[in-house]
Amino acid sequence: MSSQYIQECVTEFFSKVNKIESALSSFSLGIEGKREKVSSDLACFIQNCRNINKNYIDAMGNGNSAVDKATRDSIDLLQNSLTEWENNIRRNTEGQEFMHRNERHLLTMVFGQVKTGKSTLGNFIAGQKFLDAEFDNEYKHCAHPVFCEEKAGRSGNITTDALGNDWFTEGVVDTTGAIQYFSLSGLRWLDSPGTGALKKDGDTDKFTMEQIVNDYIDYSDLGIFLMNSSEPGLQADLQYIEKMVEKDKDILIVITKSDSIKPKIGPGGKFMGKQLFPKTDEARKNQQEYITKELNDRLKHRSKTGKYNIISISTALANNAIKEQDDELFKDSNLDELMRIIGSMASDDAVKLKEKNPKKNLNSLIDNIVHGYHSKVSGDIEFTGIDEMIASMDMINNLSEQYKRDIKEKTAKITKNVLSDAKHRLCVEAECWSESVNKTGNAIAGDKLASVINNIVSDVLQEELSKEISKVIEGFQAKQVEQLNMQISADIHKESAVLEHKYTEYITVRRSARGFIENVRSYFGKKYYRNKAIERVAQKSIDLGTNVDVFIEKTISDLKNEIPPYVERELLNIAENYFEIQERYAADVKHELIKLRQQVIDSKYKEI
Ligand SMILES: Nc1nc2c(ncn2[C@@H]2O[C@H](COP(=O)(O)OP(=O)(O)OP(=O)(O)O)[C@@H](O)[C@H]2O)c(=O)[nH]1
Ligand SMILES: [Mg+2]
Repeated sequence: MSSQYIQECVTEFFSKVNKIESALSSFSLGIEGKREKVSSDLACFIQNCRNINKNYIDAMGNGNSAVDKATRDSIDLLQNSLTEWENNIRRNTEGQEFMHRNERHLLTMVFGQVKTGKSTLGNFIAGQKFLDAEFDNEYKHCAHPVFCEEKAGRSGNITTDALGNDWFTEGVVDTTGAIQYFSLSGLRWLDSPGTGALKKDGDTDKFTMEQIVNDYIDYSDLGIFLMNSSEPGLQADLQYIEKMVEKDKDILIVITKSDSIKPKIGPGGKFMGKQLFPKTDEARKNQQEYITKELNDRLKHRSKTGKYNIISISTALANNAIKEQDDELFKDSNLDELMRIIGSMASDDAVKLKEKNPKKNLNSLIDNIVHGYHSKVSGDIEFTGIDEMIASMDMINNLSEQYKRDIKEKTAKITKNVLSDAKHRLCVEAECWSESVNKTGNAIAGDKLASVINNIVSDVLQEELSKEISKVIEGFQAKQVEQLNMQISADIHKESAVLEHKYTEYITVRRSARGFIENVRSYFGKKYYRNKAIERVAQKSIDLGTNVDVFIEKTISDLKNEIPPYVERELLNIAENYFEIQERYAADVKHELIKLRQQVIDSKYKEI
């Protein structure tokens, strides 16, 4: 029986935690400025985006097109992300306060599935069994650690023993429902609820155990992840570790309960009851290698490979060893090694870890904000980042550009259809005009005709747009097209022709007397006459109807010139303006996103 070794281990451990205490006695976190800047940049972005959303949502309507759908998706994505980000800011502020309250201690957080022995290990480190030990040790000379609850999801996490000392509550069913801790010199040991714990009656709805653990891991300086040796390397556990590595956390993986109950055989093969034995070195080695391999497989695709140590322990054996003052059993429990690892990880690097952690957290928060957090395991997006939101805004523009191209491709077809329809309607209309002119004999003036023809063309185009553009844009709602403004100078009037008939009219006209006799007779009153032929032209007017044919021909030729640029103009107008609101929305949000991206990237620590 010897407890010499155990005592030395405790002394060494205390020297380490005392070293932490003195190293951190003057430590002060110095990253507030940057964190506040990121928080205020985010808050400003959230406010701006909420305003943008408010301005656009009503104006957007509820169209059916891919652009409308993409815009609605983007608005939803943005709304949800803003809520996610707000929660993050809140958690960060809480985390910041938490880190401040704990800046003089090295925060070591123990986490893992339910019943992996987290609270039992915590009580061991707090000295529960060392206080009862029959041998002298450092725990007996220091003040009993003060146990506190940081954030409780349920009560009953700390138990007071008969001597009035507090300890973490241990149990066979999931026990711990809070972040709770004790401080041993410079070490602050955080015990957490088991991940994957089922909700119990009386648990506060405000946070799930998982959320509590997730929040606090970020703000602890050292993570100790416990796995039960009866089921090491659970997918959920590996996933958790992967997440930690993604957050650039150093972790210590501890395989707990590395023991088994076997019959104890005394001298002469006598059965002496059951006893707890350590698992063989071989079995421990196999488990450690298995986890290492599984983790390496998972992490090989990641940019961050993280740092992790693996050790197998049995707290139960260590407790027995203390009780029985059995140095060898203590060595078998591997708690000596764990105390050494924790002691040296914590003490040698205490200040570095404390400095590094908030910086890593801030960088990791910024990485998440920029790139989002995507769980490679399930493929789910756990956190939407700026990049993804920019892509969603670009999607609106890409779809809108595609529509523009599709609309422009319709130009030739629509022009052809409008021209042919307009021609047809013009002919029908012109017949009526002609009839009326024929009847009344009154001409119809060019400006009057122009106004009707312009109307006809605009109506035809309006119908054509509704028909053809709806094939391109789902649920297309055509706006009133601008009226065509074609000038017509010709009128429609009655036409007639004059027929001429030439004939000779003979008339008798007086003539002067000729010769001597006629002159004498003339002197006595005789009158002389002669016949005269007069060439005459008789005119006769013939009704030729109206000039409608000429009018139609001329107007069609004018329409052929006027319609193509008119259609082109109107289609361009639709292409440029139909999704204008959506495009402006995407541009406004993208502007904010790019600004925020630059701001947060500028706030990142370049070196840690
Ligand atoms: N065999 C063996 N049992 C252990 C060991 N450590 C703890 N246990 C037992 O495992 C059970 C659960 O221990 P806890 O310390 O309460 O486990 P926990 O991880 O805190 O559990 P939750 O708080 O519910 O998540 C208790 O019955 C312990 O006695 C060990 O090293 N070996
Ligand atoms: Mg517990």
